[in-house]
Amino acid sequence: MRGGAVQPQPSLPAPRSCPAQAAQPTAMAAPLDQAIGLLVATFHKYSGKEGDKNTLSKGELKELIQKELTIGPKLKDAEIAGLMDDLDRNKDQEVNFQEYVTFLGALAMIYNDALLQYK
Ligand SMILES: [Ca+2]
Ligand SMILES: [Ca+2]
Repeated sequence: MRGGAVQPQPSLPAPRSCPAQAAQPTAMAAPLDQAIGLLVATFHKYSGKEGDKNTLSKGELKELIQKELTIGPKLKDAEIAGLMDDLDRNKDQEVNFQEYVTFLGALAMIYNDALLQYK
């Protein structure tokens, strides 16, 4: 994300032979597609800020948690550090996409538990 310039790509005719096109979130995407696209976009919004563009450093993860999750601002630094430690399965001090997805899966479980409690 250099320069910060957002490049809108209006109504480009999608080449049918490009399978990557199907994986890209578009305005036409169904709700779950959009949600998944947002999960992916959120990762990259923070992962590209410093160091490796495709992994979250501790600082990047902390910012993501604090800005993108309701619970974020309520967490203490030590709790975020503990969470980071849990998420970093391969202990390289970075959260890669796979580790991030594991985190989202855990969050989904928590949300599901909360939903069931209200039924
Ligand atoms: Ca990074
Ligand atoms: Ca890691």
